[in-house]
Amino acid sequence: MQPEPITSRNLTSSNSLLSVTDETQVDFKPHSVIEPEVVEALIKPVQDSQIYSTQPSAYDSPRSREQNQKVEVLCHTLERHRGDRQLIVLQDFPDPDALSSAWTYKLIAQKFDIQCDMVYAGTLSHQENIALVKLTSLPVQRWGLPSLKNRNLTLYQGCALIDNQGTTSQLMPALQAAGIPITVVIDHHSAQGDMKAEFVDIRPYTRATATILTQYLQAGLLKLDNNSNEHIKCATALMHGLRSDTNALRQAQEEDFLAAAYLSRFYDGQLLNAVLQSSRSKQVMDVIERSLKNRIVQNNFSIAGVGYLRYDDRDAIPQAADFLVTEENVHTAVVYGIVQDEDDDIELVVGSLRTNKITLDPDEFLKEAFGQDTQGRFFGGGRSQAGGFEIPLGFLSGFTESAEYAKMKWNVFDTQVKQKLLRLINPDQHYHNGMS
Ligand SMILES: [Mn+2]
Repeated sequence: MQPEPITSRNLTSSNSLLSVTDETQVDFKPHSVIEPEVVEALIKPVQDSQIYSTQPSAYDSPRSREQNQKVEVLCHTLERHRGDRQLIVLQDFPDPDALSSAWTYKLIAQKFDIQCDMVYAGTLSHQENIALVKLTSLPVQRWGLPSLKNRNLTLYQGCALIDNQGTTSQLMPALQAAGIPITVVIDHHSAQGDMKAEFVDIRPYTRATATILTQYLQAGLLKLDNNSNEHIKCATALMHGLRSDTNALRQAQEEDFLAAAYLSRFYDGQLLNAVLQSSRSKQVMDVIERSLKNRIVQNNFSIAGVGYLRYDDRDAIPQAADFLVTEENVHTAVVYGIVQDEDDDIELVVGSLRTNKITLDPDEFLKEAFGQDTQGRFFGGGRSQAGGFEIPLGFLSGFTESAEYAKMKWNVFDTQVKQKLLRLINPDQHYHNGMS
């Protein structure tokens, strides 16, 4: 007969969350003999002062008292909502970090008998995101705005915002109007202002929401099981999310590496490879071609306007910027185009910035270049090495049959965007209509 595995639960009467955490750590090698002092060290709470100064054991993550408290509070919050049904709201253009983190939350919530539906209002447009959803059977649904009136929102007692704070989802006003409270917010963007939520875990200094969710797993909120296909796929998705928000780990910090190390026990490397090798659509290739043809390079900046694109191809813009920034003697690329949403008859100038220049702050650069609208909202913003902007065409918005008119309209916006950018790139020169 196998001896009962040594866990901190057997060893201590305390049933604090920390002991749950330690159980996972010890269980990892259930057959090994564990020295009493190791057990002692595992069950001892981590002191704040030790956290970043000492070397944690190989698979241990630096847990601050604050992080432990978050786990405990989340646990209580979910406990209070046992039996509820929740909506997990993703940003309109969900990325791998959002998709994988939301899925993990869904699985954690399930342990508390909370059934979740993961929804987004926009489009999955990056081929890697489409591949991720298809290959892992990731349970996400598109809830376009027009479909909302046919949905029964009274089914939901709360919602969870994962990798966002509600400001990047078109669904929020409708959910708020329906009186659905925000139960949980887990995010790593800077706080976006006042928001009423029952549980909030916002960590602007953490590189990926997937890292936060992995820490919840490590803390014992859900024990991953290597025999569960769903768990393996979710761990693979988290690994992808973590990699994609840390520039393939190049910008990862200690906690991201520790999270990745933990996930490495469960994820499927071949599946991740398949997701990463998904091919680009013809539309994306066409946009990249246009960006190459139209680019102008000045002072190590590469700038390209790519004309009109369909809403579904919007993600081609950051991909073109990713490509242009690889050119010799270019440190920063900006690609933009007019994105047409034919359903809603809306047009926007959408742009992306990518930079390798450490001293260039994309957030500052884009805010300075494009300024803000009449309500004081900036047209653009960013994080390290990447940024984006969206400028509504307003009165000039709307699809037109006349090719000549469309061309004229593009020329006006193209010139205006270039002028704003070149003013910052070549501050000594004066640009009249961006042409000189
Ligand atoms: Mn993220």
